[in-house]
Amino acid sequence: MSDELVTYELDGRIALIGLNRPDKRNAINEAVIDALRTAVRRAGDESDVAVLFGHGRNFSAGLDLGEALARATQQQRPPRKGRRHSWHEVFDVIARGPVPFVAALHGAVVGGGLELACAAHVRVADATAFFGLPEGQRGIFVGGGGTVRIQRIVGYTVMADMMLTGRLLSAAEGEREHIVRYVVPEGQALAKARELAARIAKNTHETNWRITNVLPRINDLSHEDGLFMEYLNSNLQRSPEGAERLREFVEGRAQPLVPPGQTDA
Ligand code: 1HE
Repeated sequence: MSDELVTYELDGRIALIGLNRPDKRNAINEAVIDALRTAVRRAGDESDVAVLFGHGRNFSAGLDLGEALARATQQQRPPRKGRRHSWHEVFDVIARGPVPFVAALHGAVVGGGLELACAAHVRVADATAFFGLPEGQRGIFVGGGGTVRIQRIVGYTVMADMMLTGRLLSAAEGEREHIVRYVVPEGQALAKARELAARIAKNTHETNWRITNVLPRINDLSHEDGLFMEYLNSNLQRSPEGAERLREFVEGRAQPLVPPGQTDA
């Protein structure tokens, strides 16, 4: 296996980005963040959709606690790469960058690993996945955007319970709390994520970009401003590619919608 901290592969129009520190359960240190930044930017430049996964038996054990201890005891200085927290910067390129992300989750998806997963737009878990926010037990606080992203996904009640009690959620509980949209048998999360990515890649860039960039911003707005923003993005903006998709349907050339339980023709 590659000795890079984050692997990158382009499969057609799909970028595959793998956290690759399995001996440390894919714990995230500053070097991992740097490698992730490079991979995510590259995916934005050359793919239509990206899949994020973890090598080994876990997605990610979150913040590298060894590095955190070294910083807390002034053995190691924090990076001075800008005025923005590096995790926020990189996770925002995932959440609000040029391409949609699908996260394939298995094993531990905890702390900063859950924060990273929640920056993706669609999440798939296999049956081994478990979700937790053990920051309370570690004497620290979430710092990878979780207060905003995870709280918006699961709500205060669930997040406060996870943080205060350290309760771990199973894959099924994660689905119930909207952390994931799909639960698949053990070992199948990556295959399912790739299948979903291939579907997403068939949409127009324009629409995918609005789903990943406009929709979450509208969620942050008032009712009135949200409707105005929606108007700006629907009625006033129709790309030639979008018009072609409309023509395909009107002329009977579009792929039919497939109701649940039926298979693609
Ligand atoms: C680590 C880390 C880590 C494992 N930082 N080194 N995250 C946590 O509180 C989760 C901490 N990790 C665990 O609870 C467990 O490791 C797991 C449940 C994820 C996996 O258990 P297991 O039995 O498979 O592995 P292990 O034997 O505990 O760990 C294997 C090695 O990975 C071991 O190192 P080794 O050199 O002794 O082999 C561990 O020390 C190492 N390891 N997890 C550093 N997290 C931006 S704010 C976000 C705040 C947070 O993310 S808080 C949550 C932190």
